[in-house]
Amino acid sequence: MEGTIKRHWEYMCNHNKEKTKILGEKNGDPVCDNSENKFDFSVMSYNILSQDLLEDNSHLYRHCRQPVLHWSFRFPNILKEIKHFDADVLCLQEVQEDHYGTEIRPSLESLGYHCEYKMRTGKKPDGCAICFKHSKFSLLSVNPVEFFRPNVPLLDRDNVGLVLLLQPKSPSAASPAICVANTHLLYNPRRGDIKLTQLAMLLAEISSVAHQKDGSFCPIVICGDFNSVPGSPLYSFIKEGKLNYEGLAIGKVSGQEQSSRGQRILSIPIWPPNLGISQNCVYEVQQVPKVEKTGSDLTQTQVDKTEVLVTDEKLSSNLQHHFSLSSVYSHYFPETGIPEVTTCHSRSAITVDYIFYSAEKEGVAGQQGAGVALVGGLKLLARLSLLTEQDLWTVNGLPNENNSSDHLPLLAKFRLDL
Ligand code: KL2
Repeated sequence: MEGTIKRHWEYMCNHNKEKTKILGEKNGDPVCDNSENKFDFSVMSYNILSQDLLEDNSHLYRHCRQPVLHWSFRFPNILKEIKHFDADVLCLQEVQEDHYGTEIRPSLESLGYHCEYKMRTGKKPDGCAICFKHSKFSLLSVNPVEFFRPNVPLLDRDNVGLVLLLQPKSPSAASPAICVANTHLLYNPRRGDIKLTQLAMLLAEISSVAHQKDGSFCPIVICGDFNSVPGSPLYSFIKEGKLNYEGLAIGKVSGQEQSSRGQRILSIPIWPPNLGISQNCVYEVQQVPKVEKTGSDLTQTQVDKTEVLVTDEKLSSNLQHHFSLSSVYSHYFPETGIPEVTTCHSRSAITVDYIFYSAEKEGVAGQQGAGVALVGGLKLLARLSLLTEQDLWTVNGLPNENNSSDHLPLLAKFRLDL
């Protein structure tokens, strides 16, 4: 018998205790206050390890006792976990199509979730799902993203993303929509060029979905398995909103492996113009500012400015995006500096899974960098603690008798102040 791992809720709201009162714990769960002028919701990101991939990469699971690897053993555990945490939004990766149709979707529907699914292109039959509680949200739009493009040789991989626009069912004040994105980026540690382009494509879709009439963005949550470690260039790009990739080897982008011997340097630009995505990670057609037609006011100067912008950025090795994103997790334990891990098997124990969100700005104005647009803010109330590699090996690594994926679920509670 293996022991069980202990994860606890960490509360983030020491600031401004008067205003944001967390109502303590009930059964080890933070109690959300959904009274007036706020909307609280929880999000889980979980790579549930598709049975097909488990069997394709069986060398990664030699530390496991055979019976714990069967889907018939794993799925009840995964479902139990999902039921226990009872998140309002689930972002699942490695959801295998046949299991989705026969077991996963029906089970989640009976728990009160509406489920949307995007399968990978190509032969591997898994994909990303976003499921949300009927009781908390209504669905405004479903936007699948395929990273495979037949006309772009670089984009020959079958990864996908899924972006939903959800309307909070708020009892009191009117709420803005919330944009939830989920992805599983390419694994290959040597192909950071593809990973960055896949990320840019996801960000472009999020821009177009989260874009509001007044030019700002609604609140955003981005979940997924990014196959990139904290502090890597890909990770830093998400968090900082910019990346100068000049001279960067393609094998260094994700930080999964140390050696970059014999590896190409990222080309400038990384992806070709015919992808239709700018270096700011927006669809090129959208980049032209919408000029409001008041009679014949469409002046030549405005048109010229746009063209200069487009030409300028094509020459530089700078990527940018328009969101200001924070990570729910901090990736290291504060007292010891030991890394948190989100996945653990015989070959590696690292963080590759994340929940990013557009954070509410606290007071100080003017901190956003140039080019960063106004983004609706979320407050992080709590997160479910992660573990160290050592913690996980005391229960025989992953998957084990109780934890049936090679990833841990990530869980966050957010508040939207209305
Ligand atoms: O890293 V992962 O595990 O976070 O869940 O994402 C990929 C890998 C997943 C989808 O492609 O399958 C795993 N060596 C190790 N793991 C691999 C390999 C490989 N060669 N190929 C795929 N995966």
